[in-house]
Amino acid sequence: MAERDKRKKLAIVIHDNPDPDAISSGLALKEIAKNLGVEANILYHGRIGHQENKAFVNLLGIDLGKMEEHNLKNFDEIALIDCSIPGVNNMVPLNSYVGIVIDHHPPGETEIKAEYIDIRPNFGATATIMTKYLQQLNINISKTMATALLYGIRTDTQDFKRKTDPADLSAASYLYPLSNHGILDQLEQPSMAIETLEVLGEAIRNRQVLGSYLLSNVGNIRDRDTLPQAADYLLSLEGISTTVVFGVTEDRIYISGRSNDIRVNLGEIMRQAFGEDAGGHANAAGAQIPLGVFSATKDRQTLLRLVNEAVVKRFLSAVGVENT
Ligand SMILES: [Mn+2]
Repeated sequence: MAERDKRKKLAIVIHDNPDPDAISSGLALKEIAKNLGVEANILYHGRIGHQENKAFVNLLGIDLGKMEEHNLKNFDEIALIDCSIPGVNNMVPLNSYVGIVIDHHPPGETEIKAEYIDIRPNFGATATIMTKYLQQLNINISKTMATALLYGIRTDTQDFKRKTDPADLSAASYLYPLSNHGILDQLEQPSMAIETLEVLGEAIRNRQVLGSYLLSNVGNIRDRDTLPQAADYLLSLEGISTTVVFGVTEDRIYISGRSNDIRVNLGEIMRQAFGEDAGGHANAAGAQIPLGVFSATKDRQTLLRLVNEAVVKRFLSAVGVENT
């Protein structure tokens, strides 16, 4: 036992509510660590939300740990994957010492501190960076690994339609013959949950459009994961480059935004509009606001109306758009 305890342990922390890019990239780093004789755990906080992502983890049998169930003190080193700053979109305590950062999100104002930093903002996916590492280190890429990384690249680039670098394409073409096409087919036809469909319908019906901004209040929700999906979907509407979808659970307002406008840093706007509990990236962000004493109100209609007014007003004033 004592012998084993002396071995180095690596915590691979992927971003909150992880997507296939984060998960597959974590998997790749774990494999690299294994090749170096380092034991590693992939840790995340939040939920594996979209039906596709749940299917992805289940079909590939990927082993992930919850941040809450592990003590970072038991690890010798922390790696941040598909995120870059402790406490930002991950549960690593602020100012923690970080050994490795591998990400493709463009860095913001905050300085990134780590012993080893590899950020390639021009890449469409962290999985592309990880594929290159596996190739360069001559590490055998298993069928599961290839399938996971390929799916990560495809989802993060929306099948090479969004922010795609030639490196993403070459990584994908390398992975394609190695991957399990049956599983990829299954992942492409995820069954959309009825609630997601309802929220989408609600989001389309209740849309409020101001220039290229679209805001939509979907009212009462049970599953907050339906919001980013709706925000994603609405972004494909003609003339819309930023979407904000929000809804209310028993005790909280959840807000989810997406943007493909390069002038917009949605994460910062969300923080400005909704405070410290908000955040994310320039093109994808979220916020939550506790209802506090208002959660007890019996008049749900009035509550929803007030929520709508407040969210719309705060967001528009943060982006500097007049609501007339
Ligand atoms: Mn990513």
